[in-house]
Parts: sequence; structure tokens; C-alpha cells
Amino acid sequence: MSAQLFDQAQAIIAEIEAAEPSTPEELEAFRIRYLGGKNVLKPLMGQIRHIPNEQKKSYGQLINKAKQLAAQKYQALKEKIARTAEQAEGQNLDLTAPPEPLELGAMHPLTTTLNRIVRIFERIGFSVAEEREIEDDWHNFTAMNTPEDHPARDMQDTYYLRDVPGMLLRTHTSSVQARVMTTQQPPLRIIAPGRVYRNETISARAHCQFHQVEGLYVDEGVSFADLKQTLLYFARQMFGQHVRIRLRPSYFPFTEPSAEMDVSCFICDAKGCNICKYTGWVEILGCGMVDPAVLENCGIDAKRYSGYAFGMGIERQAMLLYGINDIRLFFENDLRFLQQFRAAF
Ligand code: 2NM
Repeated sequence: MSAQLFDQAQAIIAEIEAAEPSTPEELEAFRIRYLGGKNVLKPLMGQIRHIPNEQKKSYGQLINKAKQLAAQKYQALKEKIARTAEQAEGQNLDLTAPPEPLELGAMHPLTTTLNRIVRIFERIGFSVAEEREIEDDWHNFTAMNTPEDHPARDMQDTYYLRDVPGMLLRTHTSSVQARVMTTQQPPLRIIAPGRVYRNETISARAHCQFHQVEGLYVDEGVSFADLKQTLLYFARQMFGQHVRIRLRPSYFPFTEPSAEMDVSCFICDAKGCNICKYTGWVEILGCGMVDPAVLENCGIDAKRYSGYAFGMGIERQAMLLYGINDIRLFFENDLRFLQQFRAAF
């Protein structure tokens, strides 16, 4: 009995030495047979009770030798076989195969919304003006009739450059209008789209960066009626021919009089829904007649010329158009969000 067990152990050692696994599958079979949970050495070890005491030690050593041999061989072959598999893959490259299809990108929903707004105003003679995002406080505030002690100038609301006194991240694109008015004479008919910055606590509804389109029209005899008709045209082009607008009196430092414009809710057709908070109206923009002081600050003769201006946020309109409920999604560039706009243009 004992001699037989020794022979079996020797036979397994010979088997291990002779084995030549050469594929990942063969190697795995080798591992299972000699090193796995139900390996062939286990039952042999179980038989040790049939070995006379004085031979138990050498029997145990023999089994251990088999285990070690299997483990060494497995480790050595594992790397070699992995390398060969890699090389084989390289040799199997089909250089005539067609390439992977191109991953098509999508337009960002802010871009499609902005493009729509720009096209609507270009059709009635506005041209696009773009300018720097890092501004001086004169173009952002002083020219815009916003006095030194105005709360908007507060560090709480505005990002000032730490190392450059008097420089800031523009808080609205009115600074673009200021630069156009100081360098060109009327008639002026421009829209200024772009990114602006405000020191807001970030939430689903507010962000420290967002996008605006501001419009400006300066000429002889520009009236509030011109403003109203232009905004009605815009609202109908943007949200549908049937929408109505309403203007509510408001206040801005750079316009007098000033108003805020609502459009009749195009989600529920003004019947009342949670978008319009059951009022039937959604606020879209602020507007007014450019304060004569702003024209004069920028070197335009306010006795000869008058103007209207308006400003609107892009994010809000994109959220309404596409049913987006969190402003942060615009700035995270999560592909799962962006790829949903593949069909938008
Ligand atoms: C708004 C609301 C009302 C505005 C005024 C000017 C400028 F340069 F002409 F003075 N640009 N934009 C303006 C007016 C902006 O945003 C809510």
C-alpha cells in the first residue's frame, strides 16, 4: 500500500515535468489539475495515514515537491504564454479591415440655443460683436452708470483679478456694448453673445459662469415702441408664432425706463404648469431705453441719439427649450448628457 502511494506521487511528479501547456486554455487546465481546489495531490495527501510513521516525513516532502514544481512551472509559463498570445494577436492584424466608424460629436445645447438667437437677430440687421472676458471696471461698471458703491461691484458678486487692480471677469456683456459705443458712431445695431461670471453659490439654478446675449440699437429717434416690436418678433421666432409677451416695469442702472419681459408659457400654452409656476408666463429677458448718461459716457451725443438695449441668459432658455432641470449639466461635459443632443442643430 505504502509503496504504491509513493509510486503514484512519483508518477504525478513525472507528469508535471513532462507537461507542456502552450495555450492559455491548456495552462488553465494544468493549474486546475495540479494547483486547483480539487487538485490530484490532495487525495494522495489524504492517504498519508496508510504510510508507516517512519516514512511519513519523506512522503510529505514528496507531495510538497510536486506542489512546488507545479507552482514554479505555472508561474514561468504564465508570462510566456501571455506574451505569445499578444504576439499572435499582432500577427493577426487585418490591415485591409475597414476602420472603426467615426464617433460623431454633438452640438452643445448652449451653442444650438445661442445660434438660434443670433440667427433671429441677424435677420433684422443686427451684427455680432465679441470682446474680451477679462475687463476693466470702467467698461463693465462705470460706463454702465453703475456707481462705485453699487452692490453689484461688491467682491461678493464680482470676481476681481487678485494681482491686477481694477480688472475683473465681466459680469455681463454690456462691456462689449461699451467698447463698441466708444469706438463707433451710430447707427449701431449689435448683439453681444458670450460668457460672463458672477460669484454665485453653485446650485441647480445658479452658476458662477453663464452665457448672455445682449442687444443694442442706437440711432436717431429709436423709441420704446421699436424695442417692444423687436422683442415680440424675437419671442415669436424663438418660441412659436402664437406666443404673447408682456413687459413689467423694472430697474437697471443702465436703462431708463427699464422692463422685464415675460412670454406666455409655451410649455403649457399658458394654461399653467410647473415650468411657469401656474402663472402662464415665463420671464425671458430684461430691457429698456439706454440711459442718456450711458451714451454720453461712451462719447455718443444723447441729444441727437437714443437707443434701446436688452439682455437675456442663454442657459435659462436652453433649459426651457430642452427640458433640462440642472444648470450644472452645461458645464460638466458629461458625454451621457451631451450625446443626447446629437439630433439638435
Ligand atoms: C440687460 C437689461 C437691460 C443692456 C444695456 C446695455 C447698454 F450697453 F446699452 F447700456 N447693454 N445691455 C441691458 C439693458 C442689459 O440685461 C438684463
